[in-house]
Amino acid sequence: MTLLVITTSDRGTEFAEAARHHAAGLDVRLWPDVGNPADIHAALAWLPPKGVLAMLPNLKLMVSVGAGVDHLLSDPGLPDVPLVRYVDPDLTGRMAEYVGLQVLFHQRRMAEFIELQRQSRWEYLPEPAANEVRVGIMGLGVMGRAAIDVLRPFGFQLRGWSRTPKAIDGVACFAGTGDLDTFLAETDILVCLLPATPDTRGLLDARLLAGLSRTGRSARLPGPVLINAGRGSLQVEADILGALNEQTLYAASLDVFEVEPLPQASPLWRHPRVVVTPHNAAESTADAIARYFIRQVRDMAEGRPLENLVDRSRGY
Ligand code: NDP
Ligand code: OXD
Repeated sequence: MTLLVITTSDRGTEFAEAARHHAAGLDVRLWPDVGNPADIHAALAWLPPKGVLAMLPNLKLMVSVGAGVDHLLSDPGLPDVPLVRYVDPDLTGRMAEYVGLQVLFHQRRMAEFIELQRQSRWEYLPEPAANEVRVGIMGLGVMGRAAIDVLRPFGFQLRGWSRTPKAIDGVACFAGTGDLDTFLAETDILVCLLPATPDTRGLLDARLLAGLSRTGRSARLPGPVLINAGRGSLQVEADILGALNEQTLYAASLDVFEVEPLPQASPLWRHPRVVVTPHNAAESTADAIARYFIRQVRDMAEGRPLENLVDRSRGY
């Protein structure tokens, strides 16, 4: 069994070394040193160049380094072999930390307090209690549920939105485009943990932002907040900046962008109420990723069912 690590990111060597460590006895190669393409049976991929996977005639399994698989499904030549996405407590725990951090940051108006500190100003700002704030989670999959679990103990009023209906204890659940406006109208802090699919492209636009918390807005939060750690293709950055400047939106935390790395010229870098992070909301270790990859390879080789298979017709 021969394995290939394929990435255009700078983590390739790290992934390949970790895979060799966990794959005792297996040959692990790092693209572009593929050798004979016919040798390769399974690939671990993150942002692979388009067309490379199609050149492996005996490929039986593709494993995505990310929970999101848009970086693979956008390849028109992607081979028709099982595609497994990455689901691991190391990744999920990190996303829960990110969401908890960003929600509390904005609920406690920290962007304004940091600005006041810069100006050496000792001033109080009215802050809502967590139980006065409605947090709406878009995406109730692995990441969305971890976000709910981390926010619940603080007492936030929780809402969730997904494609298909859900029942989650203590969470008002909404589903499909028919419920979207009602979900938004009852949301003060919107957390987007959706995958990039043809249906979600450009969803976070001016129309959506204008629909946030129209009813019963929390008196102490100056306006709604957007947190996006899903994918950049969901957000229309010009609309987000417009909403911030018109104060339809109070603040935002963005981990993902239309173009990554975020171009230097983007005003998002410098906006006083925007938190920018470099797509690291949940950056898993090479060790955890490699362990997961080798487990999938062994499951395939020994005829066990594969976990976390991607449904290509849904796009996630
Ligand atoms: P899952 O597949 O477990 O969950 C996806 C959720 O999105 C599901 O609840 C699904 O609904 C919902 N969904 C999909 N399409 C739609 C739609 N059109 N309308 C409404 N809801 C929809 O994925 P994960 O939770 O594991 O990950 C989600 C995304 O988070 C990844 O695809 C990736 O883009 C992003 N991510 C980002 C990271 C970062 O570092 N920034 C790290 C990890 C993930 P249903 O339940 O009905 O199927
Ligand atoms: C992922 C990511 O999809 O890191 O896991 O963005």
